[in-house]
Amino acid sequence: MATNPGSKRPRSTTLFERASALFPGGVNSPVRAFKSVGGTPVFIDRGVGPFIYDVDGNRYTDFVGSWGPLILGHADPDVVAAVIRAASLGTTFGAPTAREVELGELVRFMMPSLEKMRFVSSGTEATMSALRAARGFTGRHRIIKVDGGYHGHSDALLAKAGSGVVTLGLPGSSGVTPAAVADTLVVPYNDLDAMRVAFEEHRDEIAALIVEPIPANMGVVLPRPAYLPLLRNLCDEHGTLLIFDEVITGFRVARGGAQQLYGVRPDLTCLGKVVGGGLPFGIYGGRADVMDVVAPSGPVYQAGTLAGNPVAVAAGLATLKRLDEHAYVALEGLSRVLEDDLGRAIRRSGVTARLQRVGSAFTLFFAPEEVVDLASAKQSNTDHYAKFFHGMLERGFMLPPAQFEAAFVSLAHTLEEVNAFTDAAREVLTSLATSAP
Ligand code: KE4
Repeated sequence: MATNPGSKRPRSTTLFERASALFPGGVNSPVRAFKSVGGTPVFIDRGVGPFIYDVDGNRYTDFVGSWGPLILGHADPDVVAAVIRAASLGTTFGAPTAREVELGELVRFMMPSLEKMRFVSSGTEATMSALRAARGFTGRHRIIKVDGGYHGHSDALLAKAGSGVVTLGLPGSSGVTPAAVADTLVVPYNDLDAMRVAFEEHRDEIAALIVEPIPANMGVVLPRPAYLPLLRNLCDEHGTLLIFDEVITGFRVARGGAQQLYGVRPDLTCLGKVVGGGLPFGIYGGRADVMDVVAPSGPVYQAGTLAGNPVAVAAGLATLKRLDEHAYVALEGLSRVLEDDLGRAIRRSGVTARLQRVGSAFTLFFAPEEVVDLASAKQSNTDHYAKFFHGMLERGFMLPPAQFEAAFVSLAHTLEEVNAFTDAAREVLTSLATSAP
């Protein structure tokens, strides 16, 4: 039974008109604007558990989870209570607090490669700072990123591939100068030979290789079995620092993130989203000898007024404390039911689509073949994705408003929501199959 049959969203429409006079594209982050799926963005009034309610009172079962932070679901009582308690004692001091130590020790226990770390206020700050630390530690300039990897919006990381397999980056955004990406090498994901060539051509010039160990920003893509170990070996061979951007995968795909799942220890890790429990927060950290180059213990400068903010730290602590092994068994069980049932619905519909999943992160690609890198991701039929997105939206399910993103199951979802999701997906896929190609 659809929750919002033919629902209208007049208040969202009015608010979007007002927002468009205030914010570029009417939003405060581009992907929220529905540009790649069309239509007017839905303005959200509140969330609870697996649900969000828009300003017109429509309810949606949410599989975006604010792009990853909400592994416990919306307005989790433990998190809200911790935030209220922390805020009532003062929202920020610009001075060290005991809670930061408690969260740092818990993060290090869950992800032991973070021997030392620095708290920041976003994933972008985490990756930008990690790269500066790597360049400061090695004295080298070049960095490698993979084509289609997204690490936030700092200039050096907004580089796109040139024409060729291993290329020096081109500006991936206007406003990013060629000089800003002149030291950024861009290589396809999952391409072992291309990565070998990159190292052969730039041997001891490379300060760091930064990678989403499981990419989620081209949609969820699984690493080939030998890929992550190869990155580790190449970095060891050439004195390059391996940086895992686990802003999405950290505490999401396993308690110790992708590095635990695949048994590959990076030199530095970037975290965000889950670790902030829904508040602005990020972490970069790793080998103590590397992190000791960061000011004030070393010459690499990095700072932040609200770094380690006590309210965000409280939300992060309340979240991580709930993530015991049982939590991941529950997430895996529910996500596997979704994968199996959605897979059956896709096969029965005859629509060209496939679900790719790691843990509770998944993407429904309307692609003909397995998506292993950006080039194969781009084979997706984004029109079909847009139709699927809106068909599900009208039935009361919120998916990412873009094909090349990850959707998430939370601990607030139950079998009831997952079954309703796949029932609705079956309807929409069938209508897709019968509508014009
Ligand atoms: P933030 O600066 O948005 O906190 O984190 C940047 C970032 C870094 N690394 C990875 C792997 C990320 O996925 C992100 C941000 N993710 C996007 C969604 N794919 C956030 C949503 C948005 O940009 O509005």
